[in-house]
Amino acid sequence: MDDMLDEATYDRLRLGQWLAGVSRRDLLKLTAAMSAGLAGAAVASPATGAAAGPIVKALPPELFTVLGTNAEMRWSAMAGQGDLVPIDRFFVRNHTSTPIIDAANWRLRIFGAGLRHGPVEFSYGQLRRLPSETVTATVECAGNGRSYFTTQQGQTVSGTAWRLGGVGVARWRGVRLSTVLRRAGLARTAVDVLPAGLDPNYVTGGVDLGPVRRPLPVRKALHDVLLAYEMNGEPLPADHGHPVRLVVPGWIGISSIKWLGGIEVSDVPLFSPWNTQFYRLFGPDHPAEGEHFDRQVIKSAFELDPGARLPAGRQLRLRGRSWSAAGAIRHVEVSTDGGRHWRRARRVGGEGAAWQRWELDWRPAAGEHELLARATDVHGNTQPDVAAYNTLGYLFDAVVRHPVVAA
Ligand SMILES: Nc1nc2c(c(=O)[nH]1)N[C@H]1C(S)=C(S)[C@@H](COP(=O)(O)O)O[C@H]1N2
Ligand SMILES: [Mo]
Repeated sequence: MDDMLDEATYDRLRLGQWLAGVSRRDLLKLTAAMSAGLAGAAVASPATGAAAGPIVKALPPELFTVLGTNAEMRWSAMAGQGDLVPIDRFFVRNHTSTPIIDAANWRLRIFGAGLRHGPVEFSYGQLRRLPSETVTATVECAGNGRSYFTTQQGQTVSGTAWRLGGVGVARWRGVRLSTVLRRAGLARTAVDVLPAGLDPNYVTGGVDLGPVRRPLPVRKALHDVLLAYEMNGEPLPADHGHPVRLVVPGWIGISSIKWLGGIEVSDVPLFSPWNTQFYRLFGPDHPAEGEHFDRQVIKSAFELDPGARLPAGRQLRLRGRSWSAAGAIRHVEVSTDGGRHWRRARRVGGEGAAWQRWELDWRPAAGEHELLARATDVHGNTQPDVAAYNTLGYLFDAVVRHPVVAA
């Protein structure tokens, strides 16, 4: 299990096991077992909620761009905000729709061969009485920035056409998954955990893929994963996973399963379509069976809409943020002339924030301009000019060309 410390080793191992013959039939069996395991979980019918669309909260156009069942945060909505993204503008990524779940009847069911004494259930009240922890963590969709593969690189990718607003930072309070797993009687032989959501099953191409779920190695589950029931000091809102969601720091958003209903703990590696079909890197630069990944990359965004109108001939202050799943941001360079000249941006805010806020003064001449921001993190990761292509459009890390008009 110590090998699981190293994600690259884990990825290779999983790939090997995948190739070693997990058949389609095994996958279907796993899916069926998962659904059966969840049958005991209580979930109110979404019809009991008043929700008309897939998202419950208000989506005013000045804060969000609606993309199918998802809502992207507009970056102009972060102007003047601190490190946290308020709930009213936090992006929502729903495979189907937000279920309305009554915390009083909800149970978290933990089951599987990786437990010593059989299945265990926790009520909401029981979880709330366990020792709590508060962490500030980023949730970012693996496909954040996907649309730039097409608009900047001329490449065809499939999936939600996010610009840069498929990311948010919040303060999450909850109980450590390690606390709950230990109380549930975690066996030393446990290998993977598979958290599953209580939202409607995901059906695509006429195939019911079952509840949204993606396995995590026990090593990560015990390290820093939270079962969160509060977001920015409020009970977890419906769209963000009420009553309880996973928060998996540093890993792609799909790991942070919302509306958690069950967790299978296995003594064998687990698979779901969310680590075999989706959230995998496919394309000419990857093996035919794809490549596993868990972490996001490095990005920067201006707190402006694309095409924003700015006053010409006056000094103004450009603001933005940069973030890297690998660690803190060391510096950010900004160009206001399409990438010909670069200046160091000034850091704003304290050290150790989930993202680095920055600013730069600029006096634009009348006309159209292209703004660019390029971050480098403490490990030397820098945003490239071109992101590595993959057919599903994940991990866009290239410098984004942000048009503005000064008048
Ligand atoms: N049950 C469930 N959990 C889920 C999802 C989902 O559709 N269903 N979407 C995932 C994805 S792809 C992302 S990016 C994050 C988004 O979290 P948010 O909607 O709170 O911003 O939730 C993840 N957890
Ligand atoms: Mo996502």
